[in-house]
Amino acid sequence: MTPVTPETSVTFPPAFLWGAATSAYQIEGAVREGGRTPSIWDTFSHTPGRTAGGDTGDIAVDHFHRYREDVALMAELGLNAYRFSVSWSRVQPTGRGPAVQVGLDFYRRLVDELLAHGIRPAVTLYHWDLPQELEDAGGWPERETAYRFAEYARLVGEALGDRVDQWITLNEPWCSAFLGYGSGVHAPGRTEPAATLRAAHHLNLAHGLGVSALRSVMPARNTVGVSLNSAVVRPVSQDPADLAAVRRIDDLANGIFHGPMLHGAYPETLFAATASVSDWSYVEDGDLGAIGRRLDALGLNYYTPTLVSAARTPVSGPRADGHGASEHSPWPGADDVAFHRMPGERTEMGWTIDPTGLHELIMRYSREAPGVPLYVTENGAAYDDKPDPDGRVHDPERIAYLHGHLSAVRRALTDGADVRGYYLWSLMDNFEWAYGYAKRFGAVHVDYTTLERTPKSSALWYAQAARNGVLPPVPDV
Ligand code: PNW
Repeated sequence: MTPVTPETSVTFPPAFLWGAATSAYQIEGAVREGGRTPSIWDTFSHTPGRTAGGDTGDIAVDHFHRYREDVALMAELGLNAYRFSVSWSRVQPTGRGPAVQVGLDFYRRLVDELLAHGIRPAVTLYHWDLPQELEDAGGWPERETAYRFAEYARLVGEALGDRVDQWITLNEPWCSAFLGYGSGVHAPGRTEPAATLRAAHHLNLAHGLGVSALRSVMPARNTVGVSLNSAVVRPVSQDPADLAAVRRIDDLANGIFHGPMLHGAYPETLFAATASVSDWSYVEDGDLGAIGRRLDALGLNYYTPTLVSAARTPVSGPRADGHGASEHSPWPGADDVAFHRMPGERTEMGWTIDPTGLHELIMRYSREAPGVPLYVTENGAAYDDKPDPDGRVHDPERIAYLHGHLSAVRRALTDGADVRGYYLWSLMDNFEWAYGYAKRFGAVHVDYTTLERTPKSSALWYAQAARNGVLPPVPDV
């Protein structure tokens, strides 16, 4: 262990939230219990060729049945916050009509268990698992889906608003729209550039209507926010053409959500760049007002920066943007942008490790959303973790990753940013979407045969950080 000197000790405020995050489809399993119907991820994962190894979330890590054990583990690890998502088709199976009580009861029991252990819950309403029936009716490209989401938000808010005080409408709407309807590497697997932009707008609308629906049924003390995978986009050079490429991707990754959510309008440059794909006529009067509701919190999910240049020739086929292998670009109207692999060390996802991106992102949103408390609602790394013969799981690379990124958060605090908490992605190994179980993001190892949970050395390291509010030293790798 490297000794820690006072100059290098990284200390956090006493009220800082030390959390971990998960999502319903990635951990729950029990996909046919209690009246739950298929979501688009059930359909997608059961379609041959869509996920690595044909993996599905049918069992996942069986959290639905093991939530007590999992909460006990969180408590042992000293976490004081936990971010999870609600499965829409578990509480409102067809995406319409009244809530199913057994579905809501599961989340009530989970929340009560968390509160009994002194762990503060943060609920994400939508982490990508749209009820299949709503996709059959057109999915996110249809306006109706936003109205259905607002109704669902109200049902969950009514049921849990008395005991959950932190609410997140959507997780990473960029992924829902651009990977679900653009490149098709995520459910529902459609590859329609025009539908991608329609989906983005209706996700924005869903968010705004969801904020209002939640506030109408919940105590005023509760906070409502959104979690965005805001990109940190960097140019390969200062050439004006490369800077224009940055602008293009920044609009499609960030401006398309932050514009209407934080500034009351879509960027004009976004309309101009996508004019050949979409006329944006589905943006109706009043939509921008509905989307731009005041936020009580903004969640930032960060993994790696994005490096771009102008493409000298139009780009097609797989790109080095880390967004999965598809012949279809997720980026409508950006065929003249090339993506590059960042130099430097990478995680098992091939994502370059760069904590300066997290600092940059936090500082940007402190400026763009002044007065809005920020949370890092996801950050973490996949490694190929295997138990040693003694059963322990050593993951020093993950410790180094966490140390680097938490230090970046600390620097942002010093620079005046109002960051209130950090949620490690993820509490435990789980279903990593199109990558199936092959990529392990957990601080806790899961044996997929026995479903046994074993805290990795990073979990023990993080537990110490959470208990003391100071980052422990990083072991030598
Ligand atoms: C996020 N991309 O996913 C999600 O919120 C989690 O559910 C997921 O497990 C985690 O990050 C790790 O992947 C992303 O291609 C998936 O840019 C893909 C991208 C970004 C985030």
